[in-house]
Parts: sequence; structure tokens; C-alpha cells
Amino acid sequence: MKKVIYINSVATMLCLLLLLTTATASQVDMQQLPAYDTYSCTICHTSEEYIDDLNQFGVDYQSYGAWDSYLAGLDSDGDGCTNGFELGDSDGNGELDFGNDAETGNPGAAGDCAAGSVVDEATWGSLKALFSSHR
Ligand SMILES: [Ca+2]
Ligand SMILES: [Ca+2]
Repeated sequence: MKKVIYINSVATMLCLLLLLTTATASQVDMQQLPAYDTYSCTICHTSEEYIDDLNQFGVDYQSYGAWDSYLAGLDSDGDGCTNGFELGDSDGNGELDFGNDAETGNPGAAGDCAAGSVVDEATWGSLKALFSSHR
């Protein structure tokens, strides 16, 4: 009876260790990205509940293994914006582009990169006024 309890305890500890190792690896991976606060786990996973279910960016990141200019230049979710643009680090050097303090889109979810313009309305207005004054 003591042997069965011991085996069950060891099995439980191994399962907990496996879960802890998986969560820690995901945290470490996420912290290597230039920004992750807005979309968090869903940058790489299809939902926050199913951590084993990677989206296409998660698959690309896992198979390439590092954040750099190559991964930044891909468009994993196929929505027309590069992973680098969506994570606010267009050249993939690990630092946010000037003016960015968070992700501009989710590289693992299509359909969110056209939500905002790179140039805001006030800047567009200034540019248009500049060109209008030179006619
Ligand atoms: Ca994209
Ligand atoms: Ca996207």
C-alpha cells in the first residue's frame, strides 16, 4: 500500500513539474519578443486556455527559435503586415520602433493590421496642408 502511494506521489510531482516547465518555457519565450503585454499568450497560442494549441506565428517562432530580422520579416498570419510591424519592431533587432510602446497588432491573428494607420490623422492633415500650399 505504501508503495502505491509513493508511486502516485512521484507521478503527481512529475506532472506538476512538466506543467511548471511548460509554463516557464512559454514565459521565457514571450519575454524574448519586443512587446507582448497587449496580446500576451495569444501572440503564439490560439487561446489563453489551450496553451498547447499554437497559432501560425507560434509554430514559426517555435521552429525558428529566436526573434530576429528573419522572423520579423515573415507575415505568419497572412494578413498583409509583417510580424515585425505587428510586434512594433519592424527590423527585428529586439527594440521597439520609435514611437511604439506596445504591439500594433497580433502576429498570430489575421485581420488586425489594417485597424490603424501608421500616420495619424493630425499628421495626414499637416502633410495635406503642406502639399496644398505648394499648388
Ligand atoms: Ca501579419
Ligand atoms: Ca495580425
